[in-house]
Amino acid sequence: MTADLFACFPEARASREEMAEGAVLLRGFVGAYEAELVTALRDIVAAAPFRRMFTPGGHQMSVAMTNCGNAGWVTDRTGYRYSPDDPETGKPWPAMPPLFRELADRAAEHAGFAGFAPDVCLINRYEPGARMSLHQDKDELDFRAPIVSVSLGLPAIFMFGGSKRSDKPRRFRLEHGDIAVWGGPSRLFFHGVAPLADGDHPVMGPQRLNLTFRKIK
Ligand code: MD3
Ligand code: FE
Repeated sequence: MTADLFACFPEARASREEMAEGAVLLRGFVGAYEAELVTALRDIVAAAPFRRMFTPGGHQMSVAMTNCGNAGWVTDRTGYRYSPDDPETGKPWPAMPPLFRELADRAAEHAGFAGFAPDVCLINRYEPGARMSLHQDKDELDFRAPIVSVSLGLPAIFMFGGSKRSDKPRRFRLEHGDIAVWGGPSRLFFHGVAPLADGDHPVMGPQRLNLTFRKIK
């Protein structure tokens, strides 16, 4: 009975922790979505494989990325942007599975952002040692929409700063199945991920995946 309840209402299981105004951590919110989420991810990665892109400064990122949805985040020597096509194939990114949309919408609503309609899902892959330096996400047009992030696989230390690069980051451990919603004032806060520690996750293997759902238009 309780298993059925959690399958239908991940809200019933998840805890809710406010990290900053508008930033809400829902530990375990993925719940019963896990199996279908992982299956759908396999199909996306088969059509649009992970790749380590180059920054405009000429550095190759340690995090490998792919996307699904109406557009995808890309970077190369010319800059950062959202592109409707995968530059590797020239074809549109794989469509966002309805299940992804549903999970992101439910998490956003639970965090107080009803009516979230993401059009992009950026998928990051961290292998041990991979990291993401402190940055802001500001390539989107409408900062009233939150970003929803889903963590899968090995745990990571998330660095959560403030509105200024010099604000001292606080650390949060993000684990398999956790969802975080970043909206309101925290939407433009600096953030990053510390180098991933070695490990082997029972479901995901020796890696961490992070899905970020974004409304870019
Ligand atoms: C806080 N990804 O893809 S997700 C990114 O774990 C990114 O892969 C990290 O930062 C990752 O841009 C962090 C959590 C996250 C995403 C967007 C945010 C936190 C955020 C935007 C504003 C504030
Ligand atoms: Fe970011």
